[in-house]
Amino acid sequence: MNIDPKDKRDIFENDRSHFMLENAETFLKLMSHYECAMMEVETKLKVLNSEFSLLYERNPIETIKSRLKKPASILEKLKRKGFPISVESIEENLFDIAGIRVICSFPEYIYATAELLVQQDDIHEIERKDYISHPKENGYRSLHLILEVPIFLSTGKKFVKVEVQFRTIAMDFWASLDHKLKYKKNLENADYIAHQLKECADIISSMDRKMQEIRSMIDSRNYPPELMENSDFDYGDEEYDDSYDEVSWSDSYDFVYSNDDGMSI
Ligand code: 0O2
Repeated sequence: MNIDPKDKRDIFENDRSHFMLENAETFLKLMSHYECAMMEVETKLKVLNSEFSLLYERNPIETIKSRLKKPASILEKLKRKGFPISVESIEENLFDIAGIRVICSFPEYIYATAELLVQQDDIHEIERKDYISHPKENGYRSLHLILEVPIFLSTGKKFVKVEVQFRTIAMDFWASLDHKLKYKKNLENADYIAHQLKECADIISSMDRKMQEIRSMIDSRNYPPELMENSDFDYGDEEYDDSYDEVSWSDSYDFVYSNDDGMSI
């Protein structure tokens, strides 16, 4: 059966207002639990980042963004996936109501930070989707974790699910553009654009690898022989001034705090 888009919108709007009126209190309570869980995970990430900063003079995390899924998106997802429309169903079936996006400089920092987070004994790892080692067909890359974290309420301890997406700066750049383009309806040459985007994703991925190699090279001072022979620069230890590294790392430390649609830019 074909439903006119306008009718579809009306049905959805009616459902939404009905659902909101009937469930406002429990819905808002649940949302506040997700917000608390998101704060818990953000704090854990900030602690890891600042500990790294002290120990190794660098921050594995460039930026943290967080967002709560909007009521309209929650209802749309419940409907799309065929789940019941109820507050209980949100909790049982949707794992990305609280979302945190962690942007790292290099792919290896993604895995290091993710492992340090999931190793913490109050965190349960529920699900892991590694779209970095197994990118989506369109080229999308990120590491997605569904975690369960405890929040402590006046009524006791409750475990709440939070989705954490880890990406490099380059992967995030690609995903933001891809996301924007998806909202442009009736694109001409959609196949061609998809192909171009896939090519960009591959270029970005090899750039990430290259940048990581450069970082390892700088860290270990282990330069390839051809570089040593041909270079005009002297990479000898005495000449190397590492104070610049320190400044640039601490300068790049920058958190972006929650806003309503921080993840949907
Ligand atoms: P938002 O506002 O970013 O959260 P789903 O698509 O949610 O039905 P699943 O299996 O739950 O299916 O999702 P998956 O594949 O683990 O990842 C969903 C989220 O990852 C998306 O959330 C995006 O944030 C991101 N994502 C996944 N694939 C792509 C992609 O191809 N391009 C971009 N730009 N982002 C992607 P939402 O809910 O779409 O939106």
